[in-house]
Amino acid sequence: MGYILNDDQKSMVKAAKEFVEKKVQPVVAEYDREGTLPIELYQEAAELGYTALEVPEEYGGSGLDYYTILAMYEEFAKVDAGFATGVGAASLALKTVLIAGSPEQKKYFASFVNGEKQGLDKPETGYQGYAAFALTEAGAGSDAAQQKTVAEKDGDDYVINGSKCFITNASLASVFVVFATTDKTKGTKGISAFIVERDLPGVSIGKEEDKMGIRLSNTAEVLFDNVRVPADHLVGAEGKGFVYAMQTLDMARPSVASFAVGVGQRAIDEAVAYAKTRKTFGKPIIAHQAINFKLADMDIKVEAARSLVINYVNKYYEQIALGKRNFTREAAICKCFAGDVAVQVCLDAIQILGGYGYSREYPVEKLLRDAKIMQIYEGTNEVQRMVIGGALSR
Ligand code: COS
Repeated sequence: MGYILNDDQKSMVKAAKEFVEKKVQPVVAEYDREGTLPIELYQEAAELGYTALEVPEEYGGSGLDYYTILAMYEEFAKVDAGFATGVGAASLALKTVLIAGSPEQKKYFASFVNGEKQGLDKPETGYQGYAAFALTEAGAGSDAAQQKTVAEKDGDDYVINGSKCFITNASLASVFVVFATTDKTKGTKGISAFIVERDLPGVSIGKEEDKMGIRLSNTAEVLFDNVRVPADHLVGAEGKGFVYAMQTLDMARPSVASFAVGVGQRAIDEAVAYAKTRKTFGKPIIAHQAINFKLADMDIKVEAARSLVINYVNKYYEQIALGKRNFTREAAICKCFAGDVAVQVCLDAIQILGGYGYSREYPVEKLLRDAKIMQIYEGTNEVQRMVIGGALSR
């Protein structure tokens, strides 16, 4: 493992690993097959504080550093990338509020994810610990500026109308950060961010996606029909929502990279275990150079991807200490590289397992299905290359 952690940090990572291995691992295959949500496991993860990892201590969270958090996300994803996505995404919307919200908003929003708010345990209210980041729309995916959801000022309130799709945790979330256009004439400078509670009149959950992979995570539409929020639910300044969304993604893409590293590492672990026991031509296949070198290349790639996640965290802390946020490039690099690596390494693992790799009886075909999303969500890898190439062009 490339992370250099002290004993406290190591024990947090170990506890996370033990939780998912004990509780989630035994039911992964079943939930993957059924495509239903392990609500109780999500609730247990929230009770254990795993949805509040990124909440600062002053707002009732763990106050953990990003080295530890990303190492924990890697452990979650080694067991199941869908579960890692659901637990990790609880912090996604929170990031926007931590970046741009007032102290009152930070405290209020954190209360949904740190277990303070009671009575959040049913679909109509959402679940304690869970929040969702509602940016994507049917016509605003990679081109996130094309927001059709609108928020109109009406007295002391804003009234929100529109719909969002592919929203991770939509059906679990007790609170959302919603991006909406407050001034159609201003393009990216006419987009604003709002805190929207799940139980407000007019908020509903639409179609749930039946996905190829990460099937233990929830992805659904969220619909807003004349949803009235008080003006104090506007996060930061009106018209700055697009920048806040981009700044949020700069902090969120490394989480996806750590999920991808977890999936890639699991693929290596499965392939090595198989290659040590499977024999052809009188010896274990790991002793054949064709297989041995393939495993070596897989190991190089995953270790490099992990190092890029750590490189991001180094850059993040350097910049925050300087009062700057110049880590967009590092976030895009680790997400893009790790996502591509996860897919390649899973394909290689399937090749090593041969017919068994292609069979649902073995876990590697699922790893490939889970890995594929890493090249798509939190910004496609084409968007990451736009971001990295853009940084080089300036
Ligand atoms: N941090 C701060 N500000 C940023 C920024 C960042 N990372 N990225 C862009 N901005 C600012 C720009 O500086 C620009 O401000 P000015 O007009 O004052 O110069 C403004 O935002 C618009 O930027 P840009 O012109 O680059 O925006 P584009 O519409 O070209 O979009 C991409 C840029 C493609 C990078 C953006 O739409 C994107 O990330 N798309 C993918 C969305 C995504 O990841 N979705 C995943 C689902 S959400 S989990």
